[in-house]
Amino acid sequence: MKLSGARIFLECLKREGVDVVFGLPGGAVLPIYDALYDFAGLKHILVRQEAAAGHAAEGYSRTTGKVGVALVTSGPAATNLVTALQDAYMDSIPIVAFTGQVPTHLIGNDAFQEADNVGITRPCTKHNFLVKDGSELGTIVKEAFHIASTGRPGPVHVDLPKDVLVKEWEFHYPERVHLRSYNPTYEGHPGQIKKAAKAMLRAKRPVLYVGGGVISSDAYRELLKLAELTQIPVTTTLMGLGAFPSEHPLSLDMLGMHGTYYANMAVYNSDCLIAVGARFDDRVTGKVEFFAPNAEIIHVDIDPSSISKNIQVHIPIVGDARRVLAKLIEAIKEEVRDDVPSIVREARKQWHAQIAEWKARFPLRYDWDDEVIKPQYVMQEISNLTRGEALIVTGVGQHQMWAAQYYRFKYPRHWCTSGGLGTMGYGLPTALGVQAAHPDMLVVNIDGDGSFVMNSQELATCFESRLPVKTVIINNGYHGMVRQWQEIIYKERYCSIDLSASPDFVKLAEAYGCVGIRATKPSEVVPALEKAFVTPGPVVVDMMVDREEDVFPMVPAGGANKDMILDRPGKAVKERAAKSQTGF
Ligand SMILES: Cc1ncc(C[n+]2csc(CCOP(=O)(O)OP(=O)(O)O)c2C)c(N)n1
Repeated sequence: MKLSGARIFLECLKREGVDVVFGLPGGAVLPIYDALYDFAGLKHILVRQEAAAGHAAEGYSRTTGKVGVALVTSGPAATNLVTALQDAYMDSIPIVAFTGQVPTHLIGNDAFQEADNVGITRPCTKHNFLVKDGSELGTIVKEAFHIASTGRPGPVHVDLPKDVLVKEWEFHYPERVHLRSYNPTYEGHPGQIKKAAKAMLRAKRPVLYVGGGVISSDAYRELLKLAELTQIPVTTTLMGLGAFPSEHPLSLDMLGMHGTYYANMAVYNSDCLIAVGARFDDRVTGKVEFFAPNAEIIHVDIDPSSISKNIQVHIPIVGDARRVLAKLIEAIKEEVRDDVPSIVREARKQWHAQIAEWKARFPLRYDWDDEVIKPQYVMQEISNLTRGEALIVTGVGQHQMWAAQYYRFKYPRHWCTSGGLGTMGYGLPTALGVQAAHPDMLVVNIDGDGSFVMNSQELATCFESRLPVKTVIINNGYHGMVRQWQEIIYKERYCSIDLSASPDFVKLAEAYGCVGIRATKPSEVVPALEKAFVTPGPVVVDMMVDREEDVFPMVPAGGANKDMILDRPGKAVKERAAKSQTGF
């Protein structure tokens, strides 16, 4: 059967099970939009800027486990998309992004809206393709979805020249693809698994350090089983939040730069660290010499290139987290036979007591104020009111860290945040992608006043496409996280952080057809959130919070986690932080 390239493209998406595409049209992809005009079974959501199409695809993907899809035109549209591609690359989120390209005979001619899309996106994608022959289109699309979703997931880019879309080609969509040089390892090595099981049972002060890979591989059930079986406490990275329930007695909450005291101290003092689907990111490790310095390190990861990349690992296990953890559970049971509970409980007693003491001495805390809204309080109330059932998205900055610290996570795939790239402007477009995938669920975008305005135009998409995202702006009138660094590390030499000239966010919401609500006092927080959550349609809550609240604990970049700053520091601590960072 012969079809136009554009039609073939749509047929491929349908066969791949795609139900929604986030995109924005333009000259090079008009053949696709023309074919879409009367193509049934595929929903297109029109975003207002192309980065938003990529972020929306990320949100869709992270909360469903399926591949998210973005479609944009050539040149500036493709370059706009780059931030989202790099974001997905850093956080291992499977999306496939399609860009238009000038006709093949014009490539390299500086044709109108030409950009070297494949060259530009190569370093920020897992793989990319330029389709030169339409008869290969079906196979390429199949390969793109396969590569994005297998092994360590990530973004794949496909560049579609206009003539390939216009001409007719024989349609062929393969059932499966085989890529000779691409064979991810899923099953961990049995010998290594056995070694790991022995090390875990031998350990007196073990810690499970869990990242986004546990969520990508749907390994949370196995993780819970393993933790309970071995009574090993669990700390998660920013990307791993939700992989283990916050309320579980074995939970240490998040570790790293803004992690809890008890998580960082447990890791520092551990004698066996089991890293699962995590990559020893610098925001997690701090100064590497002081990260779990006395621990035997086990690292379970699907990506062999992440093993011993940042930290020397003693027992590497390359494989899919879910399968490896299942085998690890079997191996542990095998080691101790029927005595598991009594043996491990006894061995862990002292360790658990030590952790309980750290938790009691230095819990997450903040000073209450009757007059001024504390941002941490807003997070606690969002957590209480949603009972951990909502889908939560954030911007980047202090509000992101407070959300990570104070929201009580119950489930995986309920949390989207820009971890690796730290992309301001991620919140609203990602949230609309999440809402498109879950039309009946409560989606809350916890944003900063700086982050929000980087993509606030997407309120138009929310309004038009009936995506009732509830945005809560933690409005401190500053680039708060930058202000915090300037305060603590740069001797209060504040520069270019004031956002008090921001628009009136209530009026801005209304201008887009959305509902705007403002809260200025602590007593208004709960009523404002309650109203937002029951109001149909998209809502923006302008939460006027304490302008100068800081996020603690804090480890100044490059410092050791064990030396975390727990409270607003005095002069001596600031001077030490300044010296280590700036050299003077
Ligand atoms: C695109 C982008 N530009 C700049 C930064 C650097 N940066 C990190 S946090 C931050 C301030 C964020 O301000 P806001 O969104 O208001 O959040 P707050 O820290 O006040 O909660 C900036 C500028 C970034 N992460 N991303």
